[in-house]
Amino acid sequence: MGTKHNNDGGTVLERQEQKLKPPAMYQVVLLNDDYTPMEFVVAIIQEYFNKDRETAMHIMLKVHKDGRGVCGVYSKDIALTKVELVSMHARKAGHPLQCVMEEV
Ligand code: TYC
Repeated sequence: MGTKHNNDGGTVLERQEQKLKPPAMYQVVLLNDDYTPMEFVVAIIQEYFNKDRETAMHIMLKVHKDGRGVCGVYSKDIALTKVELVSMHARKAGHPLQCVMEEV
């Protein structure tokens, strides 16, 4: 709503056009590498992307075959947090697993 003065000195509320775009969404993507164990990747997908074991296995095998795979789509802050947590977990465990986000 915007405000506008009317002809007897009052103020009226005026409906404005809907100009707000829906917030940008980001896909969180895992990248393949030759060293991270498959079982570790499956556990990561289950833990951080709330997938069941079967879905996690499916995503992991897709990454292994195609080089990349989408684990989920989130708002910017949630996607960024997932990327940070997954990257930290992988580094701590000594694996080179790469996790990135891309606007969709
Ligand atoms: N390519 C890895 C291997 O053969 C498995 C792997 C899958 C690694 C997915 C990373 O995001 C990844 N052990």
